[in-house]
Amino acid sequence: MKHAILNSLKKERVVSGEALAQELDISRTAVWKYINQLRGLGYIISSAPRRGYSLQSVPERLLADEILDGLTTRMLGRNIVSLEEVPSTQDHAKILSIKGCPEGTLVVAETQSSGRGRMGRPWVSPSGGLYFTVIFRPRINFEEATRIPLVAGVALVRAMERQASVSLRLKWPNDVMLGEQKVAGILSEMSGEMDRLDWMILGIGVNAATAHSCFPPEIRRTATSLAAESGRKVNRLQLLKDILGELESLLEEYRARGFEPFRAQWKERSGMMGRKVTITGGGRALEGKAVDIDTSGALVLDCAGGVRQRVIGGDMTFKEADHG
Ligand code: BT5
Repeated sequence: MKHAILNSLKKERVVSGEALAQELDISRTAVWKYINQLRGLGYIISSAPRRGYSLQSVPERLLADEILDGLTTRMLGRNIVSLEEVPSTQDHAKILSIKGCPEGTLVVAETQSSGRGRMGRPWVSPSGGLYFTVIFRPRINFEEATRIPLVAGVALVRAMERQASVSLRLKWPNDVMLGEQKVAGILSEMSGEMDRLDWMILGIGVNAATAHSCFPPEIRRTATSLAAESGRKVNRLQLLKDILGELESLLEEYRARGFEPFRAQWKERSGMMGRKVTITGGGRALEGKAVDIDTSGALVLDCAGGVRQRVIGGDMTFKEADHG
C-alpha cells in the first residue's frame, strides 16, 4: 500500500487524501498512517489543508522503492533486500542463496558492522559508502566462474567513472584504484559441483560519498572515496542503479561474445602488463613480469629463469617505485 501511495505522489504534484483513499479503497486515516510511515523513512511530504499531499523530496537512503524507480535491468536487482545495518551483505546473501532465493537478488545495506574482504580481511563500511551483494545462478562451471569477477570489474569501473567523472584503474585481482588509493573492491564466492555452480555471489564495496575522516587510521593513507577525490556530490542511488545496469549488460555481452573483449579491456584498464610485480599470499611471495591475463582470468607472470607462472589469487604490488 505504501508503495502505491508513493507511486501516486510521484506521478501527481499534489494529491488529496480523499483521492488516495478512493483510488486504493482504504480510509483517509489509513492514508494518513501510510503517509507518516513514508515520512518516517525520510520522504519529505508536505500537506496543505483542502489541497492534499505533495512529495517534496525522496530520502538518500537505498530503499527498495527508490532502487526500482528507473532501474533498467531485466533481472539484476528485481528482488531487493534493503537493510539499515547488517554484519555483512555477503553473509546475508549467502544464506539467501542457500535457501533458494531468485537469481538477481540484491542485498544492500547502509552500513556493515563486519564487512569483509578476501581471506577474512575486514572491509571498513561506514555510512556514505555503497555495500551490496548480488546473487547469480549461472549455468557455468568453476573454471569459467573465475572470469566473472573480471567482467564485473570492468562494469564497476565504467559505472563509477560515469557517475563521478573520475579516471579509475583496475588492480589485480579485484580492486578499483583512484590514483594510488583504493576506492572499491569486489569479493566473489561460489558453491556447487565442479562442472556446475549452484550460486555465485558478487559483493561490491564502493567508497562513494564516504568522508575521509571516517576511515580508520590503518587505511587512511591507502583508501579514498569518489566524493573526496572528485570534490563532487556522489548520488549513491544513481551509482548503484548504474552499476547494476552495466553489470547485467556486460554479463549478457560476455555470454554472447565470450571473454576475449573483456580480457583485453581488463588488461588495458590495469596498466600492469609488462611491469614487474610481486604477488603475495599463502605465506609466499612470487616476483615476475606481468605478461598476460589468460583465458580463464588468471594472471600470467614471467619469473626468474624464464619460468612462466599462472597465478589465480593473492595480493599484487608493483616492484618499481615510479608509479603503481
Ligand atoms: C576486497 O577485499 O577488496 C573486497 C571487498 C568487498 C566488500 C564488499 S561490501 C559488500 C559485500 N559484503 C561484504 O562483507 N563484503 C563485500 P580485499 O582485496 O581483501 O581488501 C581488503 C583490504 O582493503 C583490507 O585488508 C584493508 O587493507 C583495505 N580496506 C578495508 N576497507 C576498505 C575501504 N572501505 N576502502 C579501501 N580499502 C579498504
